Amino acid sequence: MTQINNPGLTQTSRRNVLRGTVLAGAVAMTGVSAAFARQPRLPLKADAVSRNLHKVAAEQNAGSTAKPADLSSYVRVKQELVAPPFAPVHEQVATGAPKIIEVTLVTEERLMVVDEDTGASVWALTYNGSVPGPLIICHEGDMVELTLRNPADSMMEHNIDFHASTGALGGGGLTHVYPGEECVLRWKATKPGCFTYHCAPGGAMIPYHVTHGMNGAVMVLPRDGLKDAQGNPLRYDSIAYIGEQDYYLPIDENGDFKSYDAAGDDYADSLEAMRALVPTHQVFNGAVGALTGANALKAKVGETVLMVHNSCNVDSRPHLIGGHGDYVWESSFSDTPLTGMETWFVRGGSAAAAMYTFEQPGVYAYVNHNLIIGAMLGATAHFVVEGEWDNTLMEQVAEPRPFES
Ligand SMILES: [Cu+2]
Repeated sequence: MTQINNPGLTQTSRRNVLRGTVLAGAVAMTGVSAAFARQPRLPLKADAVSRNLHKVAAEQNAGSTAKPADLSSYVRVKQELVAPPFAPVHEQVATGAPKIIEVTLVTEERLMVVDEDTGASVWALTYNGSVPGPLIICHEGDMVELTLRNPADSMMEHNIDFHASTGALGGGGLTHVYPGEECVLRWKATKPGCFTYHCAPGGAMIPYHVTHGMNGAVMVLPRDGLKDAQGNPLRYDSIAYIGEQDYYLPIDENGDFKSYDAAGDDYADSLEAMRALVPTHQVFNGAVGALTGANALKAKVGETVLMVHNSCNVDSRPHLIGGHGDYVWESSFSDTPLTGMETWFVRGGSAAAAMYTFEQPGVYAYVNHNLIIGAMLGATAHFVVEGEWDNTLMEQVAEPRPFES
């Protein structure tokens, strides 16, 4: 690999295109950011430790003498992934023996508008072009076989860490793909539940990629489907797949959001912005308003919706204004679901599921009930529900009117 001897004459090779090593080194040595330079050196040491971790994981696997897994009993099926907020075609109760579920993710780097009102934009790093990346659904015991493809015109290296998987940093150590490369990773879904996945190239590149949109969720259903505390089956009519995304967009001296010519150009500025841990935006599905207005989620009275909420980096407390979480799985689908929840918790670095049957028509807001985040940073979605109003549940007894004191 090409070594960087002179940061003013940065050499690149195909194998170090925008690697964390190159950029972190360049930032530190050139003093691109005075604020960043004032920070202690610890993060760069952590950067090196993290990079070594990934190298070791890949070498361990390469040096393994273990026999290949016997997959002769598995049937192969392709899962066509779809853009959020939708879910791929799937069975709620598995038929037949465990399968190999083939999926393909393409790493797309694309300029996305985050907020039309302010013109805030980001060179998003995505799986299949969307923030969050597509929802993958399988059953416990299935194998997920991922082809991860990085187009030749990409600027950056990418990989993937599946929290649902076991070993090799969630597959992160075995899936580093540079522009023009692809790899195939197969892992067994042993734990039922919702799990996040995300890009994790190493060091500061991990939060950089994650806060540029490179994360999504896998839902591993029990083979016999979801159940309540008594073991009765719970079924949904539809899935609403919501990804909470924190952005730390650089701002110029006039207070305007900066724009950049290409993916990665904001790296030094982003590191500086991220260090404060204060997001400029915290949105659902990539942008302010991605799930409101004309983009609102749709449902009908009597429809049971499973809300799958992925939050890769920040804690979230979803609340459905005007409704509830009838059944909520913050942890494993093997655990008894929480019931009748007003607000539930999605730990940063995880995904969770909440099931609700709509009982009234109208507009419901699904928000992060840190309401500063929900109302001011963007984490709001709307459900527009059709059906007949039920006065036994709520009735406006008197319209607002003046009263005599
Ligand atoms: Cu990436």
